[in-house]
Amino acid sequence: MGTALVYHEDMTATRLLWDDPECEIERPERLTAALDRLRQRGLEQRCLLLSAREASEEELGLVHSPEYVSLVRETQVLGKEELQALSGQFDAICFHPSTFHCARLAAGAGLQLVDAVLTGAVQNGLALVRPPGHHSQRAAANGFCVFNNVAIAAAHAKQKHGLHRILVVDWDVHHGQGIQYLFEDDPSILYFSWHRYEHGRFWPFLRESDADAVGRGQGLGFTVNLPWNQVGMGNADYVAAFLHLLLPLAFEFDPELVLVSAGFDSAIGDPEGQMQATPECFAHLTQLLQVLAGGRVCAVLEGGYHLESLAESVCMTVQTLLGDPAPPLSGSMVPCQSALESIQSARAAQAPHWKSLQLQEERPPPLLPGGPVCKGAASAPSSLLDQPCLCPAPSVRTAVALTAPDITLVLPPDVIQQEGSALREETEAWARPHESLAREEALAALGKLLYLLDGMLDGQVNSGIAATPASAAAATLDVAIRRGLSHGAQRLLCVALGQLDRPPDLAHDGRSLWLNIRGKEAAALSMFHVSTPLPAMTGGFLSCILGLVLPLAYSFQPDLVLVALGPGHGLQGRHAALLAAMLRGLAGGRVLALLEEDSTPQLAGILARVLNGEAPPSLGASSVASPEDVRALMYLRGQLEPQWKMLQVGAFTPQK
Ligand code: Q9C
Ligand code: ZN
Repeated sequence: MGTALVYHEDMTATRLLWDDPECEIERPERLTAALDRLRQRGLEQRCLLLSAREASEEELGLVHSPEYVSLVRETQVLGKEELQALSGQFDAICFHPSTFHCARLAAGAGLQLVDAVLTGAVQNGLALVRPPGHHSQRAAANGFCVFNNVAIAAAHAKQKHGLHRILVVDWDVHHGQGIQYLFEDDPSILYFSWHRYEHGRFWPFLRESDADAVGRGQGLGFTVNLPWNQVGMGNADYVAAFLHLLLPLAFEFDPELVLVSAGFDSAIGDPEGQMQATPECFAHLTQLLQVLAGGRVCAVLEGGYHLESLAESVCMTVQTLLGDPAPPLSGSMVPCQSALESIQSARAAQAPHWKSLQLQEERPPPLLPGGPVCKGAASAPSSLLDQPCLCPAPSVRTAVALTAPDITLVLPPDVIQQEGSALREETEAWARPHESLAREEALAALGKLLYLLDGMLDGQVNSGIAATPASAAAATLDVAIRRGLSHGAQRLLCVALGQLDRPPDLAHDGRSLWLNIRGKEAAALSMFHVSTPLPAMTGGFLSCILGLVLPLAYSFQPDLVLVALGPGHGLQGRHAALLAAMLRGLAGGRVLALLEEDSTPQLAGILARVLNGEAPPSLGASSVASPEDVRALMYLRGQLEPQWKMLQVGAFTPQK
């Protein structure tokens, strides 16, 4: 379906005409640096390029007052002194004669992107714009922002496309108070922002940036603020915020469109943010958002002032929008105490308004000592930024290795139907210990699976699907695990659904993490051997994925993921697709799905497309997790939290 890149060179025109240390970071080179890097990486060439148009005054009027639009229009003819005087009436604003034109292009770019996505011309996209938008208000410019590009896009999506639910994710490091003010009583727009806050001591110094600002009137619960009270937040903190706060609410909200206020001043090296998240983190954030709204994600540039970090982070975002798997996250995946406190206080503030948080908030998990204290801000170590990508992209993104390829299986042209099989003797040698693999069909299926797995371990294929007769599922999975571990995988995550037992003589050496979703009881036999009941759909399934599977997986940091749908797995296609789409964030997307041979071609097809980077179908309004499901989750969390730190949803905030 494709990815749009919306841009216009004219947006490099606006620049600082006088000395102002506050405004000088918002420079034209921000756009050229990002675009040059996209070109260098061959990413621009893969996008549908759209030349930004100017937003009309009527469109600006969707969120701004006519008087304010006139005021900005009139700056076109002002001289330098007058521009400087007018700029002084606003906070962190420096007008230029080209500001009106640029700001109309920036707003227009957002509109074009939304139109392209909502008419189905593309699946998603990024608008590279200046000036940014999220601080701008109905009648005020603020924080380098003149017109509120994302707010205008959201209002337009409602008005012109008739949307009812839009999620706005503001991952810029500053609070987009402009967006908050414009929609604080509007339940059709769920606004999420994390931001450097430092208990109110960071710009824009607003009380209403804190977690207890949750919207008003009809919009109660539709403003979600996550204030960071320390600098130095990193990959683990950002991913934890998504898994434990944003995504539960987002799934419950069930948006029709996701708009991203994509500021990259929240990335490592940025002088404003002083955070530590690496560029790859934005690939993960993007991928996590792509499971919503049928993958309709429109990102619009906001801040980002470290040119190297900005360019790299933009590439990560675009690459992920294009469907490439996210590179593995570097660094320890342990959220810091301050981040956990912030997440917990935001969850507590939102709990009255969201069912997905209520049951879980009844018994807040105990504070576990040992989370690291965030270090101060680090300057960007060049080692983190210089490496383009550790592993060369595999030539095949997804391969399907089915024994009896179904002619009704419709696959995208770039998904390969694998012909090859492992050598006969080799396959037999691997099969020998297992009686269930003696049959010819099982052997043939195993040969195909081994061939596929080798392709993945050699780096030729990124992900794949294989099938096996139901009677041989457990044995085939056992061979796949051993083969993976002996042929290059350092840490292997196995997510097994249905009647599949952990291979009894699999070593307990910490190199494999076995997670079985089935049966009646939740049990952690060791930190590497976890069972949880198959939750009731859909709410229970979501909280199992967000609250257990992904936190375990992100903590473990596997380099190979096996997901097996065994006998009695009970998953509907869209649930299996969601699980596969989210597991794709691990191991650089090196995910092998193992199905039963008599699975429907629909199931094989949807999994192949999702592993290949397509968005999973949206789940629709989700039911709430049952009390039993929540109990199982809380129990396992209590057992496993000390070892797998991404499971922590928060820490007790000391009572004041
Ligand atoms: N050192 C955007 O990122 N100056 N705007 C703050 C604190 C204003 C940021 C000074 C920063 C505005 C879109
Ligand atoms: Zn910012």
